[in-house]
Amino acid sequence: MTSIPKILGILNVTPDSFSDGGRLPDAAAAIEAGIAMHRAGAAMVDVGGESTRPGAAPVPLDEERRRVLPVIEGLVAAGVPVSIDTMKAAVMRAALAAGAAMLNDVSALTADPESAAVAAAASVPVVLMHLRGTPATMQAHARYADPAAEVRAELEARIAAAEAAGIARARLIADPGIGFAKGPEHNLAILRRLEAFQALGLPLMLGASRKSLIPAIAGPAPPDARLPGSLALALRGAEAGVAWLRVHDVPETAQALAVWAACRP
Ligand code: HH2
Repeated sequence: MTSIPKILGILNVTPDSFSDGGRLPDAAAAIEAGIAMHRAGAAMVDVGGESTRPGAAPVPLDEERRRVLPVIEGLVAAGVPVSIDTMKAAVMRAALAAGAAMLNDVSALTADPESAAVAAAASVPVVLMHLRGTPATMQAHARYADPAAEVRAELEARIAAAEAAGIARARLIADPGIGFAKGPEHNLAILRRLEAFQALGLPLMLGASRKSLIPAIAGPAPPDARLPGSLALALRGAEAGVAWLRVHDVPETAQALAVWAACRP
């Protein structure tokens, strides 16, 4: 029987994230929000200090560190497992030193030439997400003949590169990168064939929460009105056997997963 996916709660300490940017005024509020997510069922909380939405401006290293480190320290002190969502090796290094228990890199260790070495020297799980180009340029690369097959092949190449850099396969998690270098039709093609990504032989992560795929399918809705679509996508991920769901709405997703799991044949 497929197991229940673990929840990775999204904690963006950014002024400009697409759905929750600017919501948390300071580190104390962010820590409180992360603790609440953990209590509500998030196995881990994903702290990010740089928005990756299409066209987002890069954040200088010092500023990104300044945003995420106090939050990671506070959550770790409170016993909350933390993942760091960054493309910068120096932020990974500082987050690991502060007690981060997972690395989540939307560039799959390609954005910073030192990231693979930092990940190799660590002992924590590493999420390799599919994207083409950079968040600033990625939508220009959204051209596919067979999105699911191409994304899977490109993830395979990133997995091989990570292993070649000395990161044990047992530490890797693969993520198709919904919304990254993909239009709505590409995202849908991937979601319809999500089971095929199991052939990668790694635990999978799905991050579809509140993404623009939802209004593209179901009609206009601002990010904070996309909970129903987000839950539908979470259950699609659960059905396909993903190991992790990266979500904004933790208690709601935990409830949906519990009910889904109890009703499975
Ligand atoms: N999506 C976002 C950021 N990080 N990491 C993984 N592994 N998978 C994802 O799908 C993913 C991710 C984008 O969402 P969000 O953090 O809500 O927004 P922003 O990047 O604007 O902060």
